[in-house]
Amino acid sequence: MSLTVDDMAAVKAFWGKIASRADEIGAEALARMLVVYPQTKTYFSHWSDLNPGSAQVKKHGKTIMGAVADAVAKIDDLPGALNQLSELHAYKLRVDPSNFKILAHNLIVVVGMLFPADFTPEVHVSFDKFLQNLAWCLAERYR
Ligand code: HNI
Repeated sequence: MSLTVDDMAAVKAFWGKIASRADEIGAEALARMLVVYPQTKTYFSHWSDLNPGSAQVKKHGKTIMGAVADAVAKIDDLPGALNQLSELHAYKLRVDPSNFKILAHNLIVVVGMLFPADFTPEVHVSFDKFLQNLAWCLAERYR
């Protein structure tokens, strides 16, 4: 489902409220993905510590959110914004794209937890659509 002009505005406005805590959001969402969906741990078996709060989880949470921030900035052209990352995940990292939806789900849970007042149902819809589109674009280079 494509993003409407109103969705894009809602995502940008919400991002404006949460961006200063992006690193924390990323670390918490990544940590939860690894705990709650342990099949995702296989991709990070080269790390020494996959536990919540580990330096590697924190660092990679920040890395992920850097890409999400870039996608928010380029929300008019998500396929273009995510083209390189899609290629990396498809050909080098070989991440099964079903996992993108799992991380998206964890990001939704965490922003709902950390920003209960701002995460209204209307914002929830638009942010969910944005993450689903992001996940779809990340999977684009698999075919
Ligand atoms: Ni993902 C590396 C962004 C989902 C497994 N990932 C990256 C990098 C970015 C990134 C940015 C660093 C790229 C570089 O080095 O140039 N990943 C994202 C985003 C999402 C996502 C925006 C979805 C919202 N990645 C996932 C998922 C998995 C995943 C769901 C597996 C379950 N990613 C990886 C792995 C690496 C990675 C593995 C390499 C990590 C490392 O440090 O070795």
